[in-house]
Amino acid sequence: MADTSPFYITTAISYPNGKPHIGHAYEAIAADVIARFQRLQGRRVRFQTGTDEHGLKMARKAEEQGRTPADLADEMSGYFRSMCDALDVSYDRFIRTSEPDHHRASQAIWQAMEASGDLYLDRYEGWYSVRDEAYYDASELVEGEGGEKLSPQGTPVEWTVEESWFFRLSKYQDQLLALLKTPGFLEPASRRNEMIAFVEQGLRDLSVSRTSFDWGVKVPGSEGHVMYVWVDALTNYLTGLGYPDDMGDFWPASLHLIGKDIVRFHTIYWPAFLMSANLPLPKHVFGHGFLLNRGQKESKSLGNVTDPVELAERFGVDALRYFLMREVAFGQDGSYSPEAIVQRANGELGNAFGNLAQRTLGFIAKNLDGYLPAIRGHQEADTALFEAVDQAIAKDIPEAFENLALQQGVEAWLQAVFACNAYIDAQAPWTLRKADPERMETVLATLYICIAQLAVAISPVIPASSAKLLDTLGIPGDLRNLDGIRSHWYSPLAESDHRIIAPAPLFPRLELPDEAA
Ligand code: ME8
Repeated sequence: MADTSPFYITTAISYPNGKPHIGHAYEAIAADVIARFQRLQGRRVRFQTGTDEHGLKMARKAEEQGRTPADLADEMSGYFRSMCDALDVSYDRFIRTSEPDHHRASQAIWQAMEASGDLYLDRYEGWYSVRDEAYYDASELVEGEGGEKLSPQGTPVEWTVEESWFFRLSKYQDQLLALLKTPGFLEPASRRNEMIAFVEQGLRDLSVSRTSFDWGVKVPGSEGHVMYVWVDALTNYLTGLGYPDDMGDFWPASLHLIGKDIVRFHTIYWPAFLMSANLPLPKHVFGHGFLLNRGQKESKSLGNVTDPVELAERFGVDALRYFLMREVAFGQDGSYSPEAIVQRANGELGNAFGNLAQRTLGFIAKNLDGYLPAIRGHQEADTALFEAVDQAIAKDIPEAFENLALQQGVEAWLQAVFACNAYIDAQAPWTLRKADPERMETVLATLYICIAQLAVAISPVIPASSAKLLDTLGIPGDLRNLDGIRSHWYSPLAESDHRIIAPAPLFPRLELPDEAA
């Protein structure tokens, strides 16, 4: 029986203080691959992404540009949303934290924390990094090259003195420690050890409101205070499900997918807020690695900032998606370059998979007038190929994707594609046309079935190309899932009036960009 249980996946919500960069695209695509894979498995999926619009960072950027924060957020949030659309990211909701339902949800969780006796007024005196929107203890700071104080992330910090609401984070120390030690809650394991060490050294209460600016969610019943931006930002995961009204069965979230720099917020602050508000905790938090441009961090001063939408326009959405999942072990840092994208796309999508489909379908169109070949008895080589492909689509690929070993999943798919290529070379259907037309038909039918199965299995990664190929193959919508494409659909389809017409290349050959040539 297919597992139809709910699966709620979220990305971090991005600061729209500028346009999206490749790191944002990477996270959105990875989340989309996971969401699409779960749908393919038959799960009921809800997928949320969006923009995190409050806080000092947004307020200061707007001030620099002589505009209101709302105006800056409106413009930039639009770029994030259109990036998701351009990259085929299949979100159910794109949330903006400036939306009224989000203010309502944030005030509700605040009141729930207050009702638990976890909020009190005091004076905050300490270090704050606007870039990280984070408070740091003096002991965490590092020294910059000029002797200045920097956050552990290397960003500037400023001394802040303010009247502020505090959250009793210290009260949750033991529960948080137990949570962090729960297998499967936080992955990869390297991030877990870091968080455990942070909690073990003792948690201080957290300043959760600001009075020096007003760009945020108003603290209920406390004139002049807006919520610390992370309090409202994290609450977005509830807003999207209708909190404080009935959230249906998608909460607790199945997976918060975030980058490694914001693990502390998601595995310490967020669970503590939820414990205080008496809400269930997310099941799984995964902190992915950072994507670097030829090994370097992108920055405006280095002039190496890449617009992910331009990258997709240049190389193709699916080539970019495939590259990002294939190139980097999920969880670790990785690097990209135009050359590397072109090489993977041409070699693996174009030569290995695209050509396999092109050769097989072209041959059917030309020599069988497009009629699907009949299966006329199997030989050992055919059975061996079916077994190899089935092992990939029924076991290796789903297991890897389920465990978020996305790169391994793609590798398992590619191995099965290679097996098909070895089969077509060994069976050489073009030599059978005159010598043994019946055997030729069986070979082509075998390939046809394997190609359809592999197209379905890789559809989370390259959705548009897979759909195009499955259209050419004539695979009906209800078979475009892992169970469907493993069932006995071929004979009825072969007996239908579906015809293969001369297929267009799925992955046109990419050229290396001039500047790199
Ligand atoms: O952190 N490679 O927003 P953000 C991969 N608003 N991922 C990267 C990256 C890179 N080079 N750079 C950033 C925020 N990211 C908060 C989140 S959630 C309630 C609030 C990831 O725009 C980063 O780790 O700075 C984060 O997961 C996401 O992009 C948004 O980063």
